[in-house]
Amino acid sequence: SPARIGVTGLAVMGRNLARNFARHGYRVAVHNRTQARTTALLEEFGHEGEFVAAGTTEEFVAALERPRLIVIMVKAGAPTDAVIDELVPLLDEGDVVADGGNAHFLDTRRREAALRERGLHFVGSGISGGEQGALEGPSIMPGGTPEAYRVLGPLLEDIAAKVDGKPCCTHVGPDGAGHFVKMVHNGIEYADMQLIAEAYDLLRHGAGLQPDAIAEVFRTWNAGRLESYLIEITAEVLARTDAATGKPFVDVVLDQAEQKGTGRWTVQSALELGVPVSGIAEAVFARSLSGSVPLRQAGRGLPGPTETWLDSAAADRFADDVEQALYASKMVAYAQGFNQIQAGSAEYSWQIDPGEMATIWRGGCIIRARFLDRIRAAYEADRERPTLLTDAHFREALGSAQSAWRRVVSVAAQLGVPAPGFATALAYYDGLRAERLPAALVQGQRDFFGAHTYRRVDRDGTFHTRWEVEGRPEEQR
Ligand code: NBP
Repeated sequence: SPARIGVTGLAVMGRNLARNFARHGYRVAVHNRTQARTTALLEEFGHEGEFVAAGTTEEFVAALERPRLIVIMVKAGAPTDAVIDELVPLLDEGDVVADGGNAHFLDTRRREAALRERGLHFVGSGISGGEQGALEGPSIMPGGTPEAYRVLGPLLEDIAAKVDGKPCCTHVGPDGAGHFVKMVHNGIEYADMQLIAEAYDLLRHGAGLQPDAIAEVFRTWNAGRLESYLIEITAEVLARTDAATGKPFVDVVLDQAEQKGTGRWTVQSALELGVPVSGIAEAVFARSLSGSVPLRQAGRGLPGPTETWLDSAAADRFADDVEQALYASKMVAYAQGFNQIQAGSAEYSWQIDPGEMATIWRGGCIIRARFLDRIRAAYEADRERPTLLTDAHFREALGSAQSAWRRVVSVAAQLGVPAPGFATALAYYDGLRAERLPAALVQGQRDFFGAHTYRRVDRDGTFHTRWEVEGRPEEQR
């Protein structure tokens, strides 16, 4: 009998996704460019459910029930186009092709438009949760048409993670909306990881705690409002001892963070949209700095502060301060990311419901956290809110965290421990709060050197000052 769904691309992600479908009782056609992967999947996991192994794209397509549901899980970029080009001539009107890779949302828009012309549905789906998520229940962010979601959505909801009985999968919006949201999700993930890393660095190089003690601090935090997958795994990483040397694992790892590019995409898109996502940007830049070997070699001897440790009384209190600073900075980073989702949604007419995004991120994905319930509630109360930070819960939490947050940023500056994530979050917060910003002076500078004009606080219109003549009234432009 025909297969209900097909997965092509059987590396770690595709293989586990196919197994997930099979474990949920779907008959799954499986295909991979190099057949060895298909054979290996059946040999190792064939007993988990009903698989139909296809050696060629033709066999794969022929194995599927109609309308055909196909999930592509290959390397993002040219490989995805290559697979689409092979599939499309073999498909029929109404068939649904989903791309579960980390595609750029603009590529997804292009592919969706091309397939729509041929009467096919293209569903760009962000999938988060890594290898384990793909197998046990990821968070899924599908875009595309509502008609496509009606056919494919129930299967995706079936295999997605569940929180309080609700699947971590929803129709995000048209064309590239799903991949856009997945991109911002990854950007937020970068910011969150950087903030956690800064918290560790401050506890280690400010308060003088050792990695195993810091692991304990993180475990305590994970029992509270910071409860999240990232805090949990951070404790595990810090508690790990390297088998070969007996040293803390974190001390034997080269301190150069790598990146695959979704953080960079998020910042590039934010620059285009004019949304300040400084938390994500600092996280991307921090990884870049860590990997800039000649630059860091050159910089190593630069003068630093003479005071380099907290005294022991201050060190004892410091962990609580850092917890507050972490929670506050995290709120800012998420608020910025959600603003980017709202801006992207407005720019591309996607009608994304931000509260729903917080809901489907509660399980399966890397940024899953207790805290997302707060974000969901904030958007349920007001979907169009300009920033999450003015929601009653956030406002109160920021109010009680702020003096600790300011102390932590000051300590970081005094001791010379880099904390770009904490610092930029605080600067953004103070920027939002400000009655007047020095942008007025920037406008004056721009008008002085370039006659770029300015607006006034007391009158409508656009003005230019004749700077060379003192006391002359400005000209209206
Ligand atoms: P990879 O990103 O490593 O891609 C390997 C797969 O792509 C193999 O099946 C390979 O076939 C296939 N492929 C390539 Br490469 N070029 C091809 C071509 N021209 N035609 C057909 N197939 C081709 O696999 P992955 O790590 O499983 O990730 C799959 C997707 O999921 C990626 O877009 C990734 O960004 C995304 N993703 C990954 C994770 C994760 O945790 N790894 C999480 C979330 C999303 P072959 O076997 O014949 O070489």
